[in-house]
Amino acid sequence: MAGLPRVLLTGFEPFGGEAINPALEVLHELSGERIAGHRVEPAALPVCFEAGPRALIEAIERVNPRLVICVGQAGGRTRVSIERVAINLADARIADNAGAQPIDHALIEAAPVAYFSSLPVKAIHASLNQHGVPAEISLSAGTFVCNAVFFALMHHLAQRRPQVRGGFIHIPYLPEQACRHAGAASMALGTLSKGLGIAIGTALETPTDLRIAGGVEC
Ligand code: PCA
Repeated sequence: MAGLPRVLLTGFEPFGGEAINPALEVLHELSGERIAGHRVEPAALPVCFEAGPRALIEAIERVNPRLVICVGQAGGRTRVSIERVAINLADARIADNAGAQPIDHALIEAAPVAYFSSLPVKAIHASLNQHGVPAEISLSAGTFVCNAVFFALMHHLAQRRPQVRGGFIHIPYLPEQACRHAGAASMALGTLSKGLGIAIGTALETPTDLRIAGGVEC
């Protein structure tokens, strides 16, 4: 399988008092898997505004992937959330794992205000729900480290590797985490791993996103 083209799949270390991060657990499940003729290469990222994006860029340069999907925990969300927009803003409610807590900073000076995901978000959404994995399209990846990594990903690809597609998917707590958070939703590891596998396969096999009505009214 050494010669197969690669997909880079990233997850994060635990943060915010959690002992595990579902994204890292999914990474372990899918590491080395072959999906649609591609091999899944994992990279674990620190939950740090500085080191997280840096580790992502290093992984991209090392792996030379055709597709990059970054995954993070969104505790409290009820569904697999396919993120659509990365914004150029750091505004941390809690300190990151290095103790940094930027407030109202641009992530990258002189970069655009926002980037869209280049994943086929509508196709992934449809495919997940068809296969029994509850999913939604999200218009905000927040303003913490996940958004910072997502923004760094899209800026790097736009500047250096415009032919590579990339995006971000947030996932709910695992059941063992939700036990400690009354009222919080959770999703089993098997369902999350199946969902991420479907997302990777759909992204690889859908060159142009589906034109399905979606969005939200306010
Ligand atoms: N979730 C956090 C950072 C790391 C993670 O898994 C976030 O949503 O920003």
